[in-house]
Amino acid sequence: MKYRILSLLVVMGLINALVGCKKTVKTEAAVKENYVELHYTKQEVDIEMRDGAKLHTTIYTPKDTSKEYPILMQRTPYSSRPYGEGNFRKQIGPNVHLMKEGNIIVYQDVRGRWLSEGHYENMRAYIPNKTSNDQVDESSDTYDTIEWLVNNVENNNGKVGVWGISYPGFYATYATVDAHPALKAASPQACIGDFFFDDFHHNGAYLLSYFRATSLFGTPRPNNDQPIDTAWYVLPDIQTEDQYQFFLDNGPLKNLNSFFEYETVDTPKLRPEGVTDDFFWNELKDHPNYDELWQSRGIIQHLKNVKSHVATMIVGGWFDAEDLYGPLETYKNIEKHNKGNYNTMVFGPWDHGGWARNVTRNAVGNYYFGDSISLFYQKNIEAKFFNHFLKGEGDKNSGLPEAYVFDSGKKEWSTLDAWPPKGVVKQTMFLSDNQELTLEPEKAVPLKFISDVNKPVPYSEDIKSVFTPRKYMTDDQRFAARRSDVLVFETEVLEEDLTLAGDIMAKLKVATTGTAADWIVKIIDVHPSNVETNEEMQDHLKLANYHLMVRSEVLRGRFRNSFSHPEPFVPNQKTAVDIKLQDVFHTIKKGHKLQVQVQSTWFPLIDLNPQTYVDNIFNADESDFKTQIHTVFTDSQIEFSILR
Ligand code: PG9
Repeated sequence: MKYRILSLLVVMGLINALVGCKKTVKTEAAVKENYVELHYTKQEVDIEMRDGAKLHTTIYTPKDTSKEYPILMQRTPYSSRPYGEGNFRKQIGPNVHLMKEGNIIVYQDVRGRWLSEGHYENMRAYIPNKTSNDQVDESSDTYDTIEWLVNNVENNNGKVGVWGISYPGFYATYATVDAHPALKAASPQACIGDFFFDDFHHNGAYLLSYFRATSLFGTPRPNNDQPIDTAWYVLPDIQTEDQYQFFLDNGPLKNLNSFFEYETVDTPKLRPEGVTDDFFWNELKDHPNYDELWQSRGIIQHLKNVKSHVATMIVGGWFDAEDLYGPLETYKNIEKHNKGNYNTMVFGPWDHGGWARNVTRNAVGNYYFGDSISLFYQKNIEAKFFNHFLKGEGDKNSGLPEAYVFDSGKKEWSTLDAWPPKGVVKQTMFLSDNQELTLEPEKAVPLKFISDVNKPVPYSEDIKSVFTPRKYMTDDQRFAARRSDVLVFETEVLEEDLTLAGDIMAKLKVATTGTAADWIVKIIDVHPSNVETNEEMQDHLKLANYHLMVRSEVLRGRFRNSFSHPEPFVPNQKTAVDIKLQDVFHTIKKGHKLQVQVQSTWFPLIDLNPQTYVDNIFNADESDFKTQIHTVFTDSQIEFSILR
């Protein structure tokens, strides 16, 4: 059977993995298993929204009623469970310090998820200038929820904060739009900004590695009276760890449709009234371009009028494979459009949600960055932010900087008064035909490689069947550098530190014998051959000559001029393809080398481009997939943001 019906517990495990709750270790952040039950009471209420839908809300209130507390809320599609009398979370709130200090902590199932009524919509579109109570979205649901909480929860001090990681981070961003006056602090973290640039797509390429996660947001809940403890989600079980071979053997994307047909979905599920196309897979495959469906659901566009009573702290991880566009664009757009607001950012050497983990050793995949970086953040940054704006603690401006950013090369924090940092200059480097990165342009020479659809470049050396891809973000890229279909360009050994701080723009000049191609650029910190391998690296990995991937990005070539209006390549015609790589803060240290890799497949992180133009790759046939010869010209250039 293609599906393994997953019990709630297994789904919980997946979701925990999603937001990164790893095994905790004995640290000051460790608490007794039943801390919450000993120090908090729990109530569950169904709060009525303006259109009558009731949203299931769990409220944890400190047992110490001698003082008032602010409300800290997370709205989530991942469930506000555990449900029922006497069932408590092991830890509540953004971090253990805020839990121990005492706050009213609220979790809410968003509309249409778990025990909340209504119909779920992925990244529900915001409705501006609402004129009636049946016009509802996540902004109005948050407003109505806060209104009810501040007027009905005992011992609250009238101030509300919201926080969330990933999808909950999206709802935290949404709370700042038409915000309730009691909302004083919002911390969207790894917050989804737009599903065409976060998670499921990168610049038009579909994240095939998200295949299993696809049904998490598309399988509609059974009808309302379905007891929640029965199976709801079905995750496609590809029955192998070897995702590379599975998807290569599977062939065109349309061969995956069978995983998402109601006839094969054997959950006790009724399609909600009036809902016809509710598998997220259908939305993905029927909307390959950045059309109204995706555009209407992006939240970044609605951050032009965030009220100044809402302080915002946007948090992200430099090595977050899932949501990097979202937090960076959320911070930058609030900063750009709301000049007087308190708006700050915190970016550290973390993967998705790494900052929330109670771990002393901070590493991403194979690469170790240091000890207690996330614990430092929780105590000295996150707790300070909420305590200042919700309890009035700390000096007049929270004492936190505009940008609390970790240099992943130097492995140290910096506190800056702007991001990107003031003093950043653009430094262009050119690809040369002897595989160098040079500061001076050279004669344009064509560098050719065979892009073989039967042997695409793997995105990692140890590809497993993941829920979402993560560890590859810091993988050693030597395996790729040694392939003939990966072009490699690198500097000499650096004689002084080179600090990359901000975005990177790859301005490629390319050609193909075909009419379609993807272009992938990777920025790599090549470690010296004599560097001592620290004890933190896994045994089989030596740091000597480690090719640390610092940043990577793909652009599906059809979208080079517009994400909404794709166009084919003209065979063998030299064509400009510009790829923006998300911000980094990384010093390539003296003795290291800066390397750039360029390739055209990245499998199965992203789906395979047929390399012949078809209107919709989700409908491509086997015969459309053709090996081509691609060319990168050496008047291609990479524009770095350098902090002198
Ligand atoms: N943004 C993450 C995600 C969304 C959808 C599917 C899989 C992952 C997250 O919410 O963790």
